[in-house]
Amino acid sequence: MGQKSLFFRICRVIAGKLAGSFVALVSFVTVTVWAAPAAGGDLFFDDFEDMTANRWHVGGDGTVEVVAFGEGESLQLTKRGYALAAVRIDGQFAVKIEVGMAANSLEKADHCVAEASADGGAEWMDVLRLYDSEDDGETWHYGDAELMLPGPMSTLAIRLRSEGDSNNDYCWADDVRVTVLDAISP
Ligand SMILES: [Ca+2]
Ligand SMILES: [Ca+2]
Ligand SMILES: [Ca+2]
Repeated sequence: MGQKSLFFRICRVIAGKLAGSFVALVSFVTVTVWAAPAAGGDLFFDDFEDMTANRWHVGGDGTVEVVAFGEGESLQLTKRGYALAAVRIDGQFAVKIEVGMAANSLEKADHCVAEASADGGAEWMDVLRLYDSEDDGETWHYGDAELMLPGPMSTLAIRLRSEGDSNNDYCWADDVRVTVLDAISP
């Protein structure tokens, strides 16, 4: 893999639409820069088995923490908590984002959302969205989405969030993976 092995923190402003209200998230995001990743390779993977969310910036009106849930550790988000990760990629790539989520106690407009942005958060695409009735507190649901990163230097942002209204709206996320579908040399 062509990882440059350098981790650094950048300050950036990610603006996103969150349930109709425009919010600006000023965040310090830990970013990995990848140079010329190979097709089929992982650009990002987190199964939270290290019991940390240290690759994510977490915030929002709710709790976000790694907990034992399901087969192992997962990221639990409540109410309106979110977790944001970013990967910077040198080149033009089609990527696939995959995630698993489970939910408990969703009602009406509550959702669990995994989404991705190729343009710094101006537009978000759903990778997975769970609704009331998909919230038995144990069943995992899986989603994926494909995005084109335009290059020459693109930032892929991944956001997990609980779009609920009370402390007992639970979302869990696990096995967040980004793979390169097609590498287009700059
Ligand atoms: Ca896990
Ligand atoms: Ca429900
Ligand atoms: Ca609720």
